[in-house]
Amino acid sequence: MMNSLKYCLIVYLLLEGTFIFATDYQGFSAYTRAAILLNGEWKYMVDPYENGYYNYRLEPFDQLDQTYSMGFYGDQKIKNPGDLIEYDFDKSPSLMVPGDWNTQDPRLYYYEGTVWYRKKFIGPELESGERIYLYFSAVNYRADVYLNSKKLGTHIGGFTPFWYDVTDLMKTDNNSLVVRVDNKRCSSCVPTLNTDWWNYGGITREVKLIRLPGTHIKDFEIHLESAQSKKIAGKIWVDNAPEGEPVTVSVPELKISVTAKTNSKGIAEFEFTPGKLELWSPENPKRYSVLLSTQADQLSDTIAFRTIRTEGKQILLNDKPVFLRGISVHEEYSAEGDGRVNADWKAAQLLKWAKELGCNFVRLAHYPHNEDMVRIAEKMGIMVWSEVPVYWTIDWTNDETLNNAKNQIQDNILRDRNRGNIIIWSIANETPVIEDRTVFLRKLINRVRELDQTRLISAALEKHYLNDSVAVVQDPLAEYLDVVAFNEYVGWYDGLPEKCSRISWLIEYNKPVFVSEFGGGAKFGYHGPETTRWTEEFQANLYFRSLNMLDQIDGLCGISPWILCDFRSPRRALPEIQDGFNRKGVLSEKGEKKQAFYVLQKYYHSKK
Ligand code: GCB
Repeated sequence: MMNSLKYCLIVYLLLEGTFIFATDYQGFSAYTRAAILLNGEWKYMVDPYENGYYNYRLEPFDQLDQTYSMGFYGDQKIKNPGDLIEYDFDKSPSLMVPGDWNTQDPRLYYYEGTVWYRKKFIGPELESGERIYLYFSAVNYRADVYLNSKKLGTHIGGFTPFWYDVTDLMKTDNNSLVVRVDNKRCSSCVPTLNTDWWNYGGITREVKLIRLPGTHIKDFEIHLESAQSKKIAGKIWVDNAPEGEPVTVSVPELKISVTAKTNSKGIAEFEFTPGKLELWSPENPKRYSVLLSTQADQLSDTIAFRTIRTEGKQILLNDKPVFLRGISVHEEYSAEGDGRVNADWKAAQLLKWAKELGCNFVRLAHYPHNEDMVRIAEKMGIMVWSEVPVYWTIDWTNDETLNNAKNQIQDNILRDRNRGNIIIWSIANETPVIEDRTVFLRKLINRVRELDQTRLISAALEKHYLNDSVAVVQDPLAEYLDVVAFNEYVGWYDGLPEKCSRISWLIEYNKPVFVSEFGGGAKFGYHGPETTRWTEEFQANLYFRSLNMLDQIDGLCGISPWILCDFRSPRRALPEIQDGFNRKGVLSEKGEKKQAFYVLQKYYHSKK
């Protein structure tokens, strides 16, 4: 099945004329590597006029050697009393990394612009031939990175990792690592100007140094080809390997050990078929330790084997129909005034609440979440919808925007392609049904199919009305998706909850249907009649009626209501109710359960 699917895919994409069949894209499997963490206190300077980046003609200092001492990346100190240096990292305050700046310094709560970060560190003594990488797990939104005053590069996109080989620039004594972080929104950015979440700025995820032997395993990909044959296949990317370098893949628990050889590009392909294999599922989140080794290097990871595909209107996990009992989640934990998730226990807490609801699935909205989130979900038996911030009104005709979106989705896939619990890559949320949008998104779909043929593709579409009582999903994009997902707010943005009982649904695709959002706001602890908006009773009634309505949809294979917890949004100003929070959580931002939580929990119990 998987093979015929691949064949159809290749033919289809060749016909589309946009396709090169190549899964040779290489990332960096960094998560399980031993690392020197550069977390903790970093000095910072707020620079709203970008005085440390541009001169008075708005030319970047890092492109003008003669004014070098003025760019903040120079991390200069006054040496003589007459020196003109208008900044001083040493005398500046500190921010914690990983972390957003908004919740660490009250002056920066609403700040959108440039902040300069600096970390001093002692570089390790390298043995001959060793390489050392500087790895950023995520910086929102743009990062310009300098080590010892030399520019390493610029990275755009707030939720994906990037790295530099710093072997030749790093010193064994004091190093100065300076990062200019800029989170200004812009119309051609991804996401664009308009979103419904907080634009947390900063070095929001870990920074680390990873030291590796000269010839090292840089990345690998492993997947189960078919639930029936149990054939497992994959690739290993070895940097600086001569052709013919042996690489061994072993899975001790399965008594598997196979050796493959690198080709001229340093890629070793392997396959094996274990006699027995326990497949990963929410009921049995079995994972295996997989070890990769070359003469000089070893890398291990924990891998979940499963298959996911569709047949008609069903989603099949390991060839069996599955109903996705989901919830949408933002990467935010604001219980004690904090914001963007910056520790594994916060990720785990969000997922525990989802589990308590009875979920076997989370929609990680609206951007790639941190790696802990995905890995903890895998361990807990939670399937994942993984998304990129192609949201609402992207600049559909701008090539730079398209490349930016492609890069973000590619980096997300390369980071997470070995996570068996991810079953859906989502390419967009609530985009307009116009030709330019469809052209743009089809290019993203093609990129995803090039990178990964073992998962489903979807996007959160919108509903429309055929007449007063018939709601439809009609979007040309649906033809190219594996799962037809849509957001609907009947009873909240669209009439009152009683409207749910007057609507029927017509979704004429022979594909699984998924409701990626529905819901409404309530302030925890605010009680009153179910006709009063913002009360817990109103929200609970809306959930009750929505679930009854959605259950009637032919081909419904799951839902992910909006949303697990209340989350910060500058769009949500209503005093005493919202106070800067989107209140559609079934839990408050502090983890207090609203009545709707129990309505959803009961529904999920009935679906088990
Ligand atoms: C939506 C968006 C989501 C918003 C939500 C809302 O349709 O996809 O990002 O937060 O509605 O609360 O309005």
